[in-house]
Amino acid sequence: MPDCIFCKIANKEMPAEIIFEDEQVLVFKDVKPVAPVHLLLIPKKHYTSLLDLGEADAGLAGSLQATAVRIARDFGFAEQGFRVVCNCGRDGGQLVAHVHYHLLAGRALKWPPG
Ligand code: DGP
Repeated sequence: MPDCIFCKIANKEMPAEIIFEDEQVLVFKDVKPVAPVHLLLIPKKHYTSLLDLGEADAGLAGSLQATAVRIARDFGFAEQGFRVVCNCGRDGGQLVAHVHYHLLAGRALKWPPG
């Protein structure tokens, strides 16, 4: 999508601190971190929100989740715990219209969210 900032990051047209990438998935640091570790996991292909990830995309959704777990292990915070969040739509607090998972760690996270 031409005006999508996460597509631009995925296409390397905009800078980001990239942590990991494979054919389908890109992981980079959130520009406004709310925890000591705050990463964003995105599919390189544009999907506006979680509503657009259907049955046919189950493999991609699984890859995103498996990538979060792999990074938690590789970065050494798997045992202390972490949170994976996908904000969807207005009430979900989604600001960027390219589906993304927040991976948060490094402090005790509160529940419920605000
Ligand atoms: P959400 O509210 O779930 O749509 O979160 C969007 C997140 O994206 C927010 O935590 C800030 C982050 N973000 C927005 N623009 C950029 C950017 O240009 N670069 C990076 N690295 N992160 C961004």
